Amino acid sequence: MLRLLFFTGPRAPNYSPIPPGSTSGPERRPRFEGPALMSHFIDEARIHVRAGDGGNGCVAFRREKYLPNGGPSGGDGGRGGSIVLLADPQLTTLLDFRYKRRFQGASGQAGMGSDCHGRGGEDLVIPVPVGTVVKDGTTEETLFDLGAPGVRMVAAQGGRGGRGNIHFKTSTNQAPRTAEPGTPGQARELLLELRLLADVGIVGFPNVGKSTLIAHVSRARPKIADYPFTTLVPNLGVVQLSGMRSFVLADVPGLIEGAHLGAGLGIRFLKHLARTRALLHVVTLTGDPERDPLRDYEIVRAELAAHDEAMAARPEIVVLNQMDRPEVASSLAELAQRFRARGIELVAISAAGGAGLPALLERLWTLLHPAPTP
Ligand SMILES: Nc1nc2c(ncn2[C@@H]2O[C@H](COP(=O)(O)OP(=O)(O)OP(=O)(O)O)[C@@H](O)[C@H]2O)c(=O)[nH]1
Ligand SMILES: [Mg+2]
Repeated sequence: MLRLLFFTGPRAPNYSPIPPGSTSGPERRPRFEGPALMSHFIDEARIHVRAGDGGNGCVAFRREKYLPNGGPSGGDGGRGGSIVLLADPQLTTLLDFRYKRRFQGASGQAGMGSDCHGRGGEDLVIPVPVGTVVKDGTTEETLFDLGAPGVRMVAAQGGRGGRGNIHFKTSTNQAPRTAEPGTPGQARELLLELRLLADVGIVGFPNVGKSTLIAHVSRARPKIADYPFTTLVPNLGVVQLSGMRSFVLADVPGLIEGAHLGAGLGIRFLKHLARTRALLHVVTLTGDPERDPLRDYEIVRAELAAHDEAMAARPEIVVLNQMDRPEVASSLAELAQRFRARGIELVAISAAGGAGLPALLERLWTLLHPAPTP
């Protein structure tokens, strides 16, 4: 089971429109202060890697009894150790890179006399979570996508060992005093960005029941509470269906109008839906007269499209949650009709009670695995 535990980054989300010091306001809690901010889900890191230098070649001559003018015997320097990034399925966050950001590879040993070559420096293998995208720290150009377990990338190439003077003997120069220095290891600044691996992304306004839903259908246990922005970081949950079928759901923090401009928690977590193949869009009735499920739906769609057109174009299922509440159940017919007028079939569920969930999961499965067209 994949399960990510939370946290929020050091950046305080600019959610609250309440002026500092204000004590009033509906359901406001001091959520973004204090040690609760220290979380363990880190999805961006900047690291500096420097591969090992190659060892210098050696200048030496063979000296043995009864063997005058023994000739050159300086061996080659060993190659420098490279820095390798390895996609490790055991990791779920880039947290380690908060504490260690500089990585230095081992240098190659210098060549020695008696034709001995220097030992090569060992490669330094740095494990990163599967789904890490590696970018150049300066140009931000994507270099590599460590999207599958066990995939490796040479992040910095070790230096070459210099040749010793045994390579420089010629017919006219039998005692060369020349050897090459090793070349320096490659140094690079890298930007690591984690994009979680999920099949289906759950989107919607805050407080509509996204986390309740993932908690009901998987073993993910995100915090659930009756106020907006309970979820501050993405959660993954594995949904198990009969016949060994399974898929991964991702619950990301809720979106509000203007999220792409930074409102609420913004859209920084939407990158975790970049690899999803389908979306599960949750709406419900709130007590707020300004809100309406169809309008909420359209606002969230607009935010998705502002972030990434391709993401907005994914196949989608729209659910009306909280059907156990009588006011929701009684407005289903009218809402379904309004959604239908937009070409959307509204699926009724109760994430808390479980009604409609088995059928919903089967629909999601079908969406992920469409029957091949003949
Ligand atoms: N009656 C009822 N309440 C529900 C249902 N689903 C969720 N809730 C309640 O709605 C509130 C919000 O639920 P969450 O699952 O935290 O909502 P969320 O969409 O994850 O919210 P954020 O993390 O803030 O974006 C909680 O008090 C839940 O108990 C449901 O099916 N029926
Ligand atoms: Mg939540």
